[in-house]
Amino acid sequence: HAADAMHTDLMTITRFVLNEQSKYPESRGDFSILLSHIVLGCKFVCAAVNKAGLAKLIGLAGETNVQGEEQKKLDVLSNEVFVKALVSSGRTCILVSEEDEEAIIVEPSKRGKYCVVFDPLDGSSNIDCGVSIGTIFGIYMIKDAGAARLEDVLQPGKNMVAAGYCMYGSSCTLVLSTGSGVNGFTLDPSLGEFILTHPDIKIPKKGKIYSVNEGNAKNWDGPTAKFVEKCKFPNDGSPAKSLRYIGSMVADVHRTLLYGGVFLYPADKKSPNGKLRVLYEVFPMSFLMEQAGGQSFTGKERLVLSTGSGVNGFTLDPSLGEFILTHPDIKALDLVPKKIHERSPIFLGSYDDVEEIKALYAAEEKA
Ligand code: P6P
Repeated sequence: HAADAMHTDLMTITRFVLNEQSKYPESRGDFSILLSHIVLGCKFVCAAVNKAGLAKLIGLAGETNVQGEEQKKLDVLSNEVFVKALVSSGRTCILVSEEDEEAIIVEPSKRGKYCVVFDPLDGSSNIDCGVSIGTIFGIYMIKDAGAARLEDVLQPGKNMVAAGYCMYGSSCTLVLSTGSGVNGFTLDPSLGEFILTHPDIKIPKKGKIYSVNEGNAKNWDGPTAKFVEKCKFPNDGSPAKSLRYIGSMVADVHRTLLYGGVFLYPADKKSPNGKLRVLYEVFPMSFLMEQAGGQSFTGKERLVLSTGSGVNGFTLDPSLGEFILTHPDIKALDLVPKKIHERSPIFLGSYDDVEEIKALYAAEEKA
């Protein structure tokens, strides 16, 4: 009967979030309303992406349709849908989208207390070959909705109240955390509802997979090169890790979350800050990894000491001539962005695997 109960006791994402919100009696349901508009955007993009394969036939996404009108690129279309859905929710005051150079300040009459940072269609270069792509989003509460200021979005990732992604692949899966664990929901097209299919996701403590674009190997710094070398030629008798790299962040991170292992987009000589964007790629994925028991590290923090029980960051205070502990157990989420499209290197995934990378950076720093 358990299966029946599951089948008839449909835990939709809306119901799930309302249950979560009931823990905060003072909440007026604003977050649930905001989330329902994000879900609407995901449903639209899911339908459009699934049709994209037929673009040539029915004239969608970047093709000219039968009337010879140039159709919008799917990522532009997705961005417009998300912006309109978020503004019309009446719960946002600042939006940062990968597609828009400037932050969008919502008109005062429609303002709410949330700021949403998002990439409406990450990995969209993969659409034409049918590889999974996705929407990534992070949500901050801002101090004063009345005075929506840019610095309200330049907050460290640890201040996010929620983060998630929606992957458009063989199924449409929305993975979400509102700060108490990670849950996965799969769209049931016959109901048009996201149903809870992956309750309380926890990433394995250690994995057998590493995920990186090996084509950049010639430009890597020492610690990254050493870590990847160790994955391929372990010196402790353990089996070599498998390489899995899809080249679509949402797909690579989703596999890492469910199977374990580590995803890395390191800095390299050509791009000292790596490629991925802090606000709407690094922070949301790092938030989810920490909530699932994993961790996330940018490699940019100055590490001096690895005591074996976690790596701490110290900064030299020249006036004292002493290293002062500035980043106890440093994390990517501690980063404070200065620009809304700032990039950062990222190493995220299974706790033990990322710990190994941090120790290699610490050793490099000490040397
Ligand atoms: P590379 C896709 O273009 C993207 O932004 C992420 O989704 C993905 O992880 C990364 O870039 C892939 O970059 O340089 O390996 O092709």
